[in-house]
Amino acid sequence: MSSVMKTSYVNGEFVVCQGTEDILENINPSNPSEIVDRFARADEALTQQAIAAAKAASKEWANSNPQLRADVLDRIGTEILERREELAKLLSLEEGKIFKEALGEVDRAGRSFKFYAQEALRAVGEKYNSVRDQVGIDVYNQAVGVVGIISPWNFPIAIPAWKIAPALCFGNTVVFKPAELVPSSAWALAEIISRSGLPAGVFNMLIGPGRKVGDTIIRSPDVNAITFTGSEGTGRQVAEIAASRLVRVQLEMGGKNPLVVLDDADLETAVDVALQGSFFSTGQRCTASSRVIVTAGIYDSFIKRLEEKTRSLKIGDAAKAETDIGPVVDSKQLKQNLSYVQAGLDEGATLLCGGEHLPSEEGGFYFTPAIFTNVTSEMRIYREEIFGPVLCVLKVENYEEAFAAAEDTPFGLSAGIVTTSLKYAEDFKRRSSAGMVMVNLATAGVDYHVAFGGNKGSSLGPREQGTYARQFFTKVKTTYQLA
Ligand code: UN1
Repeated sequence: MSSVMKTSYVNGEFVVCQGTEDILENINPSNPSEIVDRFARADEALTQQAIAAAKAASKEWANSNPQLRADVLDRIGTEILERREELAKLLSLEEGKIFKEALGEVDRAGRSFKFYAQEALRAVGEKYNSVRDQVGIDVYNQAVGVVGIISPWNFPIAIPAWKIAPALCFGNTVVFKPAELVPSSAWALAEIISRSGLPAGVFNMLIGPGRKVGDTIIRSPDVNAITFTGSEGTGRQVAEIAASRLVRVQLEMGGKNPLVVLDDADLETAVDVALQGSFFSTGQRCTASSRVIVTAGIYDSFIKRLEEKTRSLKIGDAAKAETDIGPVVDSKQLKQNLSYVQAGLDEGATLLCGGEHLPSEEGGFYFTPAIFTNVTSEMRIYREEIFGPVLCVLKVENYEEAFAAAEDTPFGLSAGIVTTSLKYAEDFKRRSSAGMVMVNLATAGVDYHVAFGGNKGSSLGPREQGTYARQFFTKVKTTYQLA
């Protein structure tokens, strides 16, 4: 553990910490007695200072040379990739993601910065002829201003990266609040950003609670756009406040993503895709598959093989090389998983395996991946997002029934199908109401350079990532000029 008390980053400086009483301890979920880092929490006043700094820096940054923006973003991406092992270790330690997955996440963060380094040079605009003689029209993008970024705990570096990089790329200034459960990766990222050549005030990071820091950001009249990833409940509050202030908002929230397995599927592919999507990253992804909908002909062999493979997964310390599934993020999430398992049993579903707290000497928050069968579509475990490795299996007769079941959810983030039939694959891609559709691939684990997002109760506002990020992080200007 580092003995240094870490602090927020405001107006180009890590804030000097003067005997603050409000201290945040970041613990290791594999070994909760281990403190990864200590932080001095920010309050409302410091948040106001950060917003004021971002506002003051905003005009100059919006008009900055795109080569400067490209160089800064590239430097950040390069350092993240150079320090990938060290950053992955830290991520694994604070979140409980196994090292291999943490490495993948760090790479994704570094590459997002490199992607937007290039994107900064692609200022796009359109020229039109007016319907009036001798008038020319230009349509182009401009920075929005100060962007408030609120990120969740399940991707401690990749989600901050894919929000911060496009915000800066398109000339916005940033006030960033990471989740309190995972401040260490965010702090490491801020430290890298602090040395990248940005003018003071362009990037600010506040470590502190949602009710103080997050709330101040969302309600500030000087914050021009808010991008949020997190729970549906908080997302709704963010949206309501943003609507009342008439500022743009981008929300990525929950999912209850279906994976359809048809009779003609390759069995090993189906089992691997289900396992990967449902249980890896401890099921703590909004893209996780938590409902597997299986047609009758393959049902028995699929369940048998899935159970075998699930039972063989190694649950344990995220830092150990042999571990497949690390701990859940904290004791609260562990309780939530266990209470959903109880709810499933109470409602009459059959628990095939797992669903238990796995005791360990260090007291890690270990939970064995659970498979429920005999599930009906009214059960809470089938309808609500659990955010843990809990899988419901629904048996259906044919593709049409499977499709209808897949669609029967208030969410619409990701959906998958395992089939060797081109006809069903094409039909599923076309008709699914999810924002992302996977064929013979897990519902979770997406690329960094293409649009990311969902429909219905999962998302609101323009897509994240890739060139699509421009829609949220810029506003459109139309100019008319007489020749
Ligand atoms: C992925 O599946 O690769 O919070 C990304 C989440 C999503 C990111 C998932 N916003 O789980």
